[in-house]
Amino acid sequence: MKNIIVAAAVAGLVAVALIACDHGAGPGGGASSAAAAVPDQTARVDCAISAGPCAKGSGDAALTLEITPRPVRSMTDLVFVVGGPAAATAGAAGVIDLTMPGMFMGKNEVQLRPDGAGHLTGKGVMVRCPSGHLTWSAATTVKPAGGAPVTGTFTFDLSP
Ligand SMILES: [Cu+2]
Repeated sequence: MKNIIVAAAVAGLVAVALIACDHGAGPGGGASSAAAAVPDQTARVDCAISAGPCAKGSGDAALTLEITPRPVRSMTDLVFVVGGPAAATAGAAGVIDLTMPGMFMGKNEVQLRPDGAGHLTGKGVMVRCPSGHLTWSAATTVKPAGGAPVTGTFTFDLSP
């Protein structure tokens, strides 16, 4: 009996996820409050993540993001490596907030820790979108031990 209840609950969650993943509204089609909650709703792909590392910003605000293994696919255990001056500072930490532009796929954060070689690294998975869309944004925040956070958003298509 317990198992039946759990299965029903899981089926309900999946149904909700499928509805949440519907791209029907399209970019800009949502209410203004939704746009505020998803600031990169109209983000364009600016990073060929399956080809190699991507870079953002300059000087002290420079960030690089590399995801392996390549090509980068959904439903795969991935390693995220973030570099740049802020990431290389002693005691730095960071987080990557993974989203699909214009839709809610559930909270998906990758916590970043120093790898001892001047980068921050963490592990994560991007789920397969039932709509077939492959575009994700990685809003990356690096927090140096003694300075202001450095942020950058990388938008890329997963490989099919
Ligand atoms: Cu999706």
